[in-house]
Amino acid sequence: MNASHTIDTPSNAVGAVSVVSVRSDDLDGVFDVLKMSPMRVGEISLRSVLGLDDALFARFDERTLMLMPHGGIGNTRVISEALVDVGIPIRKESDLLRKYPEAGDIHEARMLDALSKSPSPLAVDVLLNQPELWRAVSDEETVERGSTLRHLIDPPLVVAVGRANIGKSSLVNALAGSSIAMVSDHAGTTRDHLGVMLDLAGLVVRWVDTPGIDERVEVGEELGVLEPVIQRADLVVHAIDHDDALGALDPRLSAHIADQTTIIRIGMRSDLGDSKCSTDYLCSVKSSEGIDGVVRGIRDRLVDPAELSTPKAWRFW
Ligand SMILES: Nc1nc2c(ncn2[C@@H]2O[C@H](COP(=O)(O)OP(=O)(O)O)[C@@H](O)[C@H]2O)c(=O)[nH]1
Ligand SMILES: [Mg+2]
Repeated sequence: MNASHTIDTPSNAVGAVSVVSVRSDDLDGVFDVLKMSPMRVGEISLRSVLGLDDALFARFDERTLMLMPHGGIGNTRVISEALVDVGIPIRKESDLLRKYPEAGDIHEARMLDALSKSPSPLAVDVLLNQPELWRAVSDEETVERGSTLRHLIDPPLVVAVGRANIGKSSLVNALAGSSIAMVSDHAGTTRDHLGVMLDLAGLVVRWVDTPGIDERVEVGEELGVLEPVIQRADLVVHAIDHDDALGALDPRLSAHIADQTTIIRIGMRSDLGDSKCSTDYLCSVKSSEGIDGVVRGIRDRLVDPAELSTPKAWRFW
């Protein structure tokens, strides 16, 4: 007997009755394990099975038997557990299928649900492809939930660090296309940790701008506030000014960067001169040179382009 059941009424709310549907290609087998006399299609009757409370039973079609017991949360759970005990497992997907009645199957319902939560434009095509990929899937082909594609649904945390007054806040403004961080000629203007959502060529990230921290800053409050943010970063942007010969990150910061965190070194204010140390990218907010490269570089480190274009199914829920 291949049977399963779903709880079709909200599983966290009380109603006069709850509705539990048992589906099987072999309903006679279901009647057997429930130790009840078989019902014809269209028949409705009040019965008690498995020693439980009376419930209204209805056989809607060849494959579906509905149980409508009293709608208490506990009562519904007892019935569900009794069904599991006799070999009729629960399928929890029904919540999603109810939420998205327009979905043709569970793959589509999952996709629509993920789409509604994904802020990144890049997620749209990837998710739209998933129902078809999952319908054709064999297990060894799948991309696990933990792949970099997860960043399409949960915006990754990007933390920009580096010395004060080298253009970190100006860069956020340029990336956002509007003025959200305070920019100033005086060192250390950015006192608060501004977290803003930025769309980097289709990937939405949470970008945290930090006040300049370098060897000239005394150990104190600022570092304490920064530590947990740095620890949680998915990517650290280390901004380095054009004339900084060492390009060293203050060890009080680097000590808190997790091993798996990607660090990208960006040479800032490149219009003022050539970089004096090695960097991954160069950019100038003033001339716009290199900004596109920075955007794409960060995006590609957070979402692997190979995974983005993979024809494999992705376990995104
Ligand atoms: N020449 C030039 N100046 C810049 C550039 N980006 C920022 N600045 C200037 O550098 C100064 C410090 O900028 P700010 O963004 O506040 O630096 P932060 O302290 O690192 O956040 C300001 O006077 C900006 O106008 C750039 O690409 N080129
Ligand atoms: Mg700043």
